Amino acid sequence: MRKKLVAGNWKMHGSLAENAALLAAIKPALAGIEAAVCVPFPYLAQAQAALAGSSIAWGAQNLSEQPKGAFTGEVSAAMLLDFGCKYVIVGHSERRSLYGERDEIVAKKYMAAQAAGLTPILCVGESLQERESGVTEAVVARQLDAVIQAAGVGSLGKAVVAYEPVWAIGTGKTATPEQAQAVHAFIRGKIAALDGAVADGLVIQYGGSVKAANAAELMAQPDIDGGLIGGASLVADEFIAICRAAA
Ligand code: G2H
Repeated sequence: MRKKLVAGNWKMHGSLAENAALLAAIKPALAGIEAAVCVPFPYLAQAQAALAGSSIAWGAQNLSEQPKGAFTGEVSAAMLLDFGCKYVIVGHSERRSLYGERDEIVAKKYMAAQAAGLTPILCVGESLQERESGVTEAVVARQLDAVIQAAGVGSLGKAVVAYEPVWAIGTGKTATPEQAQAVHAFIRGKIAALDGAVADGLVIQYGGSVKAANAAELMAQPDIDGGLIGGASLVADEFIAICRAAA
């Protein structure tokens, strides 16, 4: 049986004071429930100090594909490990669309994370235009294939995949549970054709305007194994309720 995993993606939100309040609220409420928060780089030390020893892991939202060197402004996988990170989000649609991250660079970041011992949360998903032109599966397959070709299907045994339809991100529009389940089943089936055991064990999160009010029906779908939560992860009561719905 796969264990569900809910991860918060704080994006570029928070402050020392706001984070302290949020972390202090979620830590006791989620005692014993495995969850994660992916925080902005400057707050990794704060997350580490607040969450060490709890059931909530922490991680980052991006990393460099390079191990070290003259790459001004970049942050390496080893640096994330220095702050106790377990997870790092790779290939979020905001990185793909706003910062030009193509499949090839996403695959390199995914491999850099795994080489250091981090678990990448690999984001895939189609735009509204792609959905409307009927190429959702082709887009998701292409995004997965970039990683499978670079790192091998076995690498997915040490990764999490997050399906995030771009049209549902931060828009308040959520894919229906059936729409989400259909793509999750496609992803698992595609991987199962290559390696059944990896497909069975793979945690596939859903992301895109998940909130407490819609979490339970999404989490009830057979191939939805948790969520990657943006806006609602900044509100303690919402995040707690979503994590509990998945537990
Ligand atoms: C999708 C999601 C978190 P939100 O980007 O990765 O954000 O829940 O705000 O749609």
